[in-house]
Amino acid sequence: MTATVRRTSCNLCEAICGVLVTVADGRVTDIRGDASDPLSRGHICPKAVALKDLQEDPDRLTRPVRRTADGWLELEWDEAYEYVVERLTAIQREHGKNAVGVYLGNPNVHSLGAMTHLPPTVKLLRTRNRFSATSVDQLPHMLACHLLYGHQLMVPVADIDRTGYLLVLGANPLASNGSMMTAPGFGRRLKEVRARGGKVVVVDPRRTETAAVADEHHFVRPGTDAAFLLALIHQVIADGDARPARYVDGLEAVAEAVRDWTPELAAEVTGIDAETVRRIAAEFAQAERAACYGRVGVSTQQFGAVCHWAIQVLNIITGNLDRPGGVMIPRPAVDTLRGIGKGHLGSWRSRVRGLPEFGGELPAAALAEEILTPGEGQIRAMVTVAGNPVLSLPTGGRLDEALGSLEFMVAVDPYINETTRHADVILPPTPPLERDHYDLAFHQLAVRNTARWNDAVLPRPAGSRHDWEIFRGLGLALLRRTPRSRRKLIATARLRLHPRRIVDAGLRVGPYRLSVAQLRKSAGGIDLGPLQPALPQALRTPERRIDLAQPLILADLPGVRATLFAPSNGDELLLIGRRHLRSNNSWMHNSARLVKGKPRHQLLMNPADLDRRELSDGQLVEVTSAAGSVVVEVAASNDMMPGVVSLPHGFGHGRPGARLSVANGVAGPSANDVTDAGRTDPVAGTAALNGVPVTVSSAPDPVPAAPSSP
Ligand SMILES: Nc1nc2c(c(=O)[nH]1)N[C@H]1C(S)=C(S)[C@@H](COP(=O)(O)OP(=O)(O)OC[C@H]3O[C@@H](n4cnc5c(=O)[nH]c(N)nc54)[C@H](O)[C@@H]3O)O[C@H]1N2
Ligand SMILES: Nc1nc2c(c(=O)[nH]1)N[C@H]1C(S)=C(S)[C@@H](COP(=O)(O)OP(=O)(O)OC[C@H]3O[C@@H](n4cnc5c(=O)[nH]c(N)nc54)[C@H](O)[C@@H]3O)O[C@H]1N2
Ligand code: SF4
Ligand SMILES: [Mo]
Repeated sequence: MTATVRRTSCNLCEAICGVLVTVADGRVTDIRGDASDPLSRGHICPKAVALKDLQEDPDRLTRPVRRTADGWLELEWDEAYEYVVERLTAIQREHGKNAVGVYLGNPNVHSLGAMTHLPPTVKLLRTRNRFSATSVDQLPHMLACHLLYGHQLMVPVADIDRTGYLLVLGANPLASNGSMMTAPGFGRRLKEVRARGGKVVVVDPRRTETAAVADEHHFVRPGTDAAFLLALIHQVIADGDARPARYVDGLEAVAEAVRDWTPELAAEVTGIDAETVRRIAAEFAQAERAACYGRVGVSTQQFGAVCHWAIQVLNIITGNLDRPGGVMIPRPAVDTLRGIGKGHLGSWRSRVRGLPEFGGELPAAALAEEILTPGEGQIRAMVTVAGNPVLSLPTGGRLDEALGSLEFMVAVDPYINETTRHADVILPPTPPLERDHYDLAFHQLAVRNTARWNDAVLPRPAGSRHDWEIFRGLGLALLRRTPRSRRKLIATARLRLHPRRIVDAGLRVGPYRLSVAQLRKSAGGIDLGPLQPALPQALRTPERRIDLAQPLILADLPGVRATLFAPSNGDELLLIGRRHLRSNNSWMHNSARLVKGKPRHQLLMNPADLDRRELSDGQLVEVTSAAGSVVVEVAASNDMMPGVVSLPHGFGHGRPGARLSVANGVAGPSANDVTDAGRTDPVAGTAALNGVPVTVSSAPDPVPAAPSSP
């Protein structure tokens, strides 16, 4: 047996850790961290080893399949492309272009082939009914950056390796490994901040794993961070500590807008006392280098757009934008911003509820109603790519029903799961270890400029297809049905380009003039150094200036106040989400190695809230919102803020027809059967998955025992 060690990176999450994979006789025998990777420095988490499980999973499809009365039948690839495109175009001919809807899920940003070949193919469908996980995730970050810096992806990241003060809101990087901030080994990096004498402050309704290693943790009432942040801005200005760079306008208008948002006012709704707000404002403004970072908890909530604008404003007015140890704009070896538009909001609206598009996509919270509501423009066919919206979108049960009502559905996905079981055709791509990789997305968000190219670790089996080849196959089949034109020629040539050629060209014209050949020669990747100041030259705003006083945001502030100060029902609790290190959204539950051990799906609740309802730890409870209810075991936890309960998303397996031998046995309901698609951010349209008002009571009838873990 000859074993060889191959270098690659794990692309299951945004940390893009370098890994060393040992292969013997064509099989993976070991996976460990690659200490020569200048970004991840040897860090990995337990999910990296699950790359092997993914590779060897007998449930993973390798050939296209078509659903028939006699079950799933295999198809040839070319036959599958033709059949899919024939059905989609027939539906569009009859009902218009918008009759085909598209939903793009999270793993697309983790795959080179999807980054290079999915957008041009989706474009060929010419539908306005495009949706993605963005609007249940980072949309508010992108909107804030579009408004302030002139590009949706010009996202300043916290310069964690040099900062002296890190203020974290609604993020739990010790479980998630960081997001919109590629910082592998986040835990070690946090320790280094403290070892340098710096301070880490966490604001979260749950005392999380991250809060546990911070200097300070403050409970905040879910959905009220906007008040906390506005009060911080108010206080910084009141203290005379606002000193934005010379290319920043609009401070006076902001001062006016936050005049009433005193720490005392904010304290009434946030639960964080005024003295603490004043102290944090002073510490943040006076720290030599400080960074405020907010993530899912302050994105997928009702005022996500205001929160992310306010986070940027706080960093800007304290002089921390574009300074080492503050927040800085990465300069990756391939300039991702070049290939992606600067963003736009509200150029069209969803048909049924009138929610605004952002960057060409409609809010995913509107997807189910766009399928279920009859009339002109109704979605009658769906294309899902690397998404499991039945488990990941709010009011997922309604979407489950909606997908079942379609005339046609195609999924590009390796699994027959809760979503793809509704598809007529499934086109499965090769798994990560069989693909080349260069990270076009996450070098743009990384705390250090580095670059690495990975050749596929394993050869792919005959008859399989990479995702980019699938998009090429579908795209060319669509193009064959369009008349000859210059545009058609360009689109055809573009789809025929190999992803490696695209990356190579991007590297060559990029800021460091690199090439794939050069990257291939460097073991764990090339270190391009710490983040560098880039402003105002890099700004994409018309005058290369930043206008803090964004009318869209300022106009929302009275609404924030009205909503936050509206009386609430006394029995109500607020539901929030959580993530676990050994779990990955909805789709890694088919790895026995990851799901083994204690169950992780329970509703966490403060013991005082249990007592008040005469509930006991471990019993089954019913969690009910305006949108639906689920039954789940409750677990008492002093880490929960009183009045708040937490349920992770991505569970809810075991639905008929899903072919997931391990995941189907994993207990726990889908949190998104209680989240409410009707709750969206009034500015951005992002789903308010956190802060959902719910009641919790003893489960009414004994329910059959939930399936136990294998
Ligand atoms: N309540 C609640 N809901 C949430 C969240 C929350 O915090 N709370 N978080 C939201 C967030 S941040 C996100 S990103 C979304 C995620 O939502 P989605 O992107 O819709 O869901 P995932 O669970 O990531 O599902 C990934 C799908 O891609 C498939 N897949 C895996 N690898 C590949 C691949 O290489 N190629 C292809 N083509 N398919 C692949 C998997 O089989 C699975 O079907 O969920 C959101 N939903
Ligand atoms: N292990 C693992 N890693 C992952 C994922 C995974 O599923 N598992 N998913 C990946 C994806 S797609 C993403 S987007 C990232 C997400 O990365 P993170 O945002 O770091 O992940 P979460 O653990 O969801 O952290 C959100 C935090 O917000 C808190 N929160 C909820 N509501 C509020 C609120 O109103 N205010 C405040 N201040 N806090 C609130 C929650 O208690 C939680 O601690 O993680 C990525 N990494
Ligand atoms: S943190 Fe874990 S899942 Fe994320 S890239 Fe690193 S090894 Fe993979
Ligand atoms: Mo996400």
